[in-house]
Amino acid sequence: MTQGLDPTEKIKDWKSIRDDFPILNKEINGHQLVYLDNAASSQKPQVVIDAIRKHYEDNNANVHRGIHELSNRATETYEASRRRVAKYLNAARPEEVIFTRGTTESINLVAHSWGQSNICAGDTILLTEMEHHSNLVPWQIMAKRIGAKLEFISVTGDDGLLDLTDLDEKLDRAKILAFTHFSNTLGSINPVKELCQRARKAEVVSLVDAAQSAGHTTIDVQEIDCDFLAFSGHKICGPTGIGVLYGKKEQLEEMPPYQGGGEMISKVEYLESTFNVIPHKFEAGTPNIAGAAGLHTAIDYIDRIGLSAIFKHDQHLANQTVKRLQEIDGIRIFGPDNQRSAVVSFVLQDAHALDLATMADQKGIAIRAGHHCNQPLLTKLGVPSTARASFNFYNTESEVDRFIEVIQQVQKMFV
Ligand code: 7TS
Repeated sequence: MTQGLDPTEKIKDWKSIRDDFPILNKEINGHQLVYLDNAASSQKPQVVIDAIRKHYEDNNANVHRGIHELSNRATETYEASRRRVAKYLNAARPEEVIFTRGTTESINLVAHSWGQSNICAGDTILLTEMEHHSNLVPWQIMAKRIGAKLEFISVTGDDGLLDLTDLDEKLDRAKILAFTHFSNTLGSINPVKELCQRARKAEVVSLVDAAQSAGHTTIDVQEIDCDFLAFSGHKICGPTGIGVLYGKKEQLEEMPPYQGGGEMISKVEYLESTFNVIPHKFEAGTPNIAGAAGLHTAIDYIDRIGLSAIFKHDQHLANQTVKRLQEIDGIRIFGPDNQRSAVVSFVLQDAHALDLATMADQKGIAIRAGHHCNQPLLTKLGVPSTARASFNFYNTESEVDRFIEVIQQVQKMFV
């Protein structure tokens, strides 16, 4: 067990890590669970579950308003989590960390608030063809309301790379570049620092969707020099319902509030109000305090394992999976040959992706089949859906073996 470890001590024994996750020892459909749907959501270690319970058992009250002890404790829990996230991302200051419900809400916040005050009719919003619907639909809604245009950096094809040949011309026309760091469907790892730096040079604001990267590689927002970055707690071993928007202080201070209500004001009169300072200006209403406690513990936990070790482990399992799948006749694998993240998407000739996922489920193996909220991308690639295995640090080589066995069985049935 990892509880009680020195925070600087790194975990080396991958197998013992599994004991930290109660769900991984469960049986599903009569088989030991093999959880390969980590791109959708990660599992939770006992320490995170305990942190949430402890908050409700010992410290529960509302934040920023009481003078009583429990309210002070709740406020300290919440603000300590903010400081921890700031450290995790290497943000210059905790006020640059806004708590949201997740990546989706973080991007909506920027599209509405920053968009409303910075995008005019005729302006261009630059995205890539591999964006999750969460980093596409908010911009579509905003563009339609304002009369702005969307433009896209192309994906080269099945290899899932971005075609950057005409990036500078596209940046010349753009107000904001919003792109995913790691693709949730292709497993591509986009050159985040290069993209943000080229955007900055062109005086274009950058937003990084780090939903798939935040728990899988080190993120340093000062080094990347992005204006905004979003991620979800539940994908990094934290609870659902809490996520983060990082924003540069200069941007956040200029932006109007996203939602109105308690906490986000400094003075209210019947006809108008003045607003609180950042980050509170963007956190209307009672926040997810227990979620913040869980996220804090999740980040401590992940940092103890070490993000560079996690990244290597992910790549090892993903590469091993690709290699084994390539030996199966009729397989088409999406994503780059080199530098793949923890995601492997594929189709098997004649077998529907849903059949693959259903057969896998009958053996206790959780994978995802569908469009993965990447409908336009899959349309471009000419497939309605893919099967997707996505890994985390608690997955093992023998789980890859069990997964491959199922695909081999399906292949015999269909091809
Ligand atoms: N951006 C990316 C790149 C994602 O992969 C996801 C969720 C989101 C945004 C939205 O995150 P949320 O926490 O706000 O929902 N991706 C997936 C997936 O691949 N399968 O299920 C959810």
